[in-house]
Amino acid sequence: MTGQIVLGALAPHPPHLVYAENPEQNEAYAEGGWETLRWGYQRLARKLKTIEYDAMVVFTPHWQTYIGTHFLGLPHFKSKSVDPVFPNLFRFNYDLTVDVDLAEAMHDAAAASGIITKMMRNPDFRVDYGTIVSCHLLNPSWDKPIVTISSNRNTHYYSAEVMNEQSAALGRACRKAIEDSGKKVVLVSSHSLSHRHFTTEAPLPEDMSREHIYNHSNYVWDMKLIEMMREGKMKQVVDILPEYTEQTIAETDAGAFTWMMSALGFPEYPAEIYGYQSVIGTGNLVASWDPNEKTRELVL
Ligand code: 2X7
Ligand code: FE2
Repeated sequence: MTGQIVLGALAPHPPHLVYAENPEQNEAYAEGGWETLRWGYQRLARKLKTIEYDAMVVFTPHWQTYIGTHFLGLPHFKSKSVDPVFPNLFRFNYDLTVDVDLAEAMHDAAAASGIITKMMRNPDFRVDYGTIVSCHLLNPSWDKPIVTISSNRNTHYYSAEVMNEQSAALGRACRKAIEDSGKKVVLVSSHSLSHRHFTTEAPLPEDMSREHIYNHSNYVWDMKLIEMMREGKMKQVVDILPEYTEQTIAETDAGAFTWMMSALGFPEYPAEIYGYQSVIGTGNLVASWDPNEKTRELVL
């Protein structure tokens, strides 16, 4: 049977969100915070429980590779992930499984289309916090294998336009690999939207009286993008991403969003919007694209 992408999720990864949930894997303790995003994530996680899928494929900005795109390539990774900027919030003991067959299939399809690729086979490799935060919040039971795809830093080495082209090509290759695999796959684009953040932290990080968007311009840009997502204009969104990325220092610089939209065939149907909130000044949206008309919902 032909494989398929059963859902695409925009899943932001500020470590604050896991910190605020107090899962047993994390060493820090919080009094809550960022509920608008966390409740949105909880609703999306409930939807995911109703969808049949074999693996979650996550593209993360925090595994940065300068020569090519890399894929996790061992069946099991177990260690502690510490956020380098927020070690006070995130020291997470992870124990995860990888769908290596699917990772290799995507690696091979990308290589066949001319993209430089590599499998990560180092057993001591530390999985980045972007992968862990997004996967934990979408599936706290960790009962599905994942694949992580690295962010090849085209935006910084070349330009945001080159990144858009390269990650769209990667999306097409991954889609083909998924179809040929016969598997049902959830795609995860792990990042914030606007991404200027404050350089000092409140004494109590979860003090919500201190949380707000960095500036109005970033807010207006984020809202424009969300409006276009609601209208199903995903090709147009991807076309303006280089400008958006530059104006708001957006985390779309990593290529994840273009990759996911390209793999989904640039949806013309409305996105499901689950919540928008700032985290230390950055703009964050939880959203999904459900190709199945029968289960697609108007959430917010
Ligand atoms: O990686 C992040 C992020 N993208 C946004 C906000 C705060 C921390 O980490
Ligand atoms: Fe990030």
